[in-house]
Amino acid sequence: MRKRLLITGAAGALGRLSWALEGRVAAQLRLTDITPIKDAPRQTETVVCDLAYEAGVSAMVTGCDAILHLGGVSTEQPFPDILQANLIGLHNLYEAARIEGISRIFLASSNHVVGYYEQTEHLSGNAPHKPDGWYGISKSYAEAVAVMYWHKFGIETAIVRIGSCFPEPKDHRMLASWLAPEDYLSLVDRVFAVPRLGCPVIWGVSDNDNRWWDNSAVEWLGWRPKRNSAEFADKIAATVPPPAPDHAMARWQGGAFTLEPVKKHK
Ligand code: NAI
Ligand code: 15L
Repeated sequence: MRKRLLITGAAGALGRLSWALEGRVAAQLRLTDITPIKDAPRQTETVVCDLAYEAGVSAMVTGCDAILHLGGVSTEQPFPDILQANLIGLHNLYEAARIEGISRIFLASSNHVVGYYEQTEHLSGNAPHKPDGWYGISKSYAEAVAVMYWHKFGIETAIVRIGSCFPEPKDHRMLASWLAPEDYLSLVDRVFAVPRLGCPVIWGVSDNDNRWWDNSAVEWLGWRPKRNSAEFADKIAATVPPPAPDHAMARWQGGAFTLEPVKKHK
């Protein structure tokens, strides 16, 4: 078990799910977010910090031995916001990790690095990136940073391209991209349990019948997702009208993100 796991983005949806990892992945958690966390368990450390603030990031990494990096802009937003949180923030985090001697990081990447593949295509982790916006590009950058820190400094990162992690799939596309919350948690368990990790690309997707992404290259990780979106197929068919076959939601793996304009601050 790790001594102290830093969880960035700990006030967000996956961050809150991850509070359950105290005593499971690490003896102690340190939860951090730009949004104050007021309802954490009493014994859990919390730090309010903007990832773009270098000195603050350095301080919050001190004393940790592993990082679950979930923090940052998680949807398509104006570039200046993405620049601060996802590019400068990522730089600050990896530099702090290197200086602190952190050995292993779980990086929450996204399916939006491959958003412009057709839903008829099946991808391994080696497929060239086809990001569907500035958010997807920021995740491509994050993956490149992780690869560089592995080769140059030996920091191991699980590059996890999360599909759609929600309690249940919300539409037809998510029947392919869904990652069940408990499968997400069991993936975090495996990433921090295996003796050697390296820097693999892992598709964060449940055992869905019609998934697009192939994890056979990382079978050695021993992660076996248990849920299958098929259990929701009838409910989606009955409640969500199917998109027209030529609509982005039916065509591109990135779905609605491919329709997002380049957003500007007003
Ligand atoms: P979320 O948006 O609920 O949580 C992100 C957290 O990061 C928020 O609490 C926010 O306050 C914090 N944050 C934003 N800017 C920050 C900054 N400058 N400094 C410090 N903290 C900052 O997102 P969610 O759904 O929990 O996702 C977690 C991670 O997983 C994100 O990196 C997201 O891109 C990635 N991901 C999530 C997917 C999903 O289906 N939930 C799918 C693919 C990727
Ligand atoms: C993501 O990267 C987002 O963070 C999440 O909110 C979902 O929209 C997800 O992708 C998705 O593609 O469904």
